[in-house]
Amino acid sequence: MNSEKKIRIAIQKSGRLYEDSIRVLKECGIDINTGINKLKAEAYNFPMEVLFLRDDDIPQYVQDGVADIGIVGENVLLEKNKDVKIVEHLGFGKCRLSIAVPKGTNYKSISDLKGLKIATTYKTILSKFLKKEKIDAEIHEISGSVEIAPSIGLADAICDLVSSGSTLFMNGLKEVEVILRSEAVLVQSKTLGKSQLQLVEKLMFRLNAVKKSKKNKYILLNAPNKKLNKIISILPGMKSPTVLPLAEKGWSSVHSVVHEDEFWEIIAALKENGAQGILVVPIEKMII
Ligand code: PRT
Ligand code: ZN
Repeated sequence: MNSEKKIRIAIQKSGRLYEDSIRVLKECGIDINTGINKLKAEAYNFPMEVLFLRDDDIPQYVQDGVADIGIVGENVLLEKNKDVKIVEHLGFGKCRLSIAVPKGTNYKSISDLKGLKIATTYKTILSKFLKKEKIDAEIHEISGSVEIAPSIGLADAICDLVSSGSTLFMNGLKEVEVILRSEAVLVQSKTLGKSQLQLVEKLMFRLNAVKKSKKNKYILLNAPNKKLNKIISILPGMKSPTVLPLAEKGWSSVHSVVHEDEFWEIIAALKENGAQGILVVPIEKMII
C-alpha cells in the first residue's frame, strides 16, 4: 500500500489511450512533467505521481496497490481478470471486441461458430463467451496481427478489437458477433489508505465538474422588461444571468447557462413567460 500523501496513477506509456489519459488529467487541472524519464513523472500542481506502463500491466499494478488508480480499457481489464474497482467510465478509447469471419462465409447465427478455429489475443473473454453461448469452438491464441490469421490459413475466424471496421474490411473479413463494448475506465485499487481515498475523491470531484461543463449550453433570449423578474427566476445560470437592454424600448436581452438535462423544460417555461428569439449555442470551455 502507498503510505505517502500522494496518489500514484498508472496510465498507458504510449498508444491509443496515452493522449486522452493526459488530456483527462489536464482537464482536471493536473499538469504533468512528461520530460525525459518516461517511466515515472510528477504532477506540478497535484499530489500525484504518474507511472507510464503497457496497458496490459495496468490491472495487475492496480490490484497489487503498486499504483493506487489507473486508466485502462475495459477489454484489457476483463481479459486480465484482476480484482480492482471501476470508478468511472471516461468516454474515450471506445471499441468493441468482435468475432469476424471471411467475407464470403455463409454465416447465419452464432451456432455457425461451432467447430471453427478462432484466432485471438483475448482468450479469457472469448472462452467465457463461447462457454456462455454453449459453442464448442477451438481458440487459437496468438500475440498480434490477428486479422491476417484467416488469409494465411491459421484460423477460420478471428476475435479482435474493432473501431471503424476498416481493418476487417481491408483483410476481407466481416463482423458477425459483438462480444463486448469497451471504453477507457478509471480503476481503483481495493487496498487504498485514507489519504489516497481522499485524493481519489478530490479527483472525482474535478472529473465530474469537467463532465458537467461539457453538458451545458449558452442561451440567449429576448424578454419584455415587465416579465424580466419571472424569466430570471427560471434561469439557473452560474450566478445571475446577464441582462442587456435592447434597442427596442421595453425589451432586454438575457444570457445564461443551462444544463442539457433540464434544457427543454426551461425553454418551455421561458416561452410561456414571454421569452422570444431564443438562441442556444455550445460552450467550448467553461471556467467556473
Ligand atoms: O503497448 P501497449 O501494450 O500499451 O499497447 P497496445 O498496442 O496493446 O494497445 P493500443 O494502444 O493499440 O490500444 C489500447 C487500447 O485502446 C485498447 O486496449 C482498447 O481499449 C482501445 N482501442 C480502441 C483500441 C481500438 N480502439 C482499436 N481499434 N485498441 C486497438 N484497436 C486496433 C484493433 O486491435 C485492430 O487492429 O485497431 C484495429 C481495428 O481498428 P479499425 O478502426 O480498423 O476497426
Ligand atoms: Zn497492450
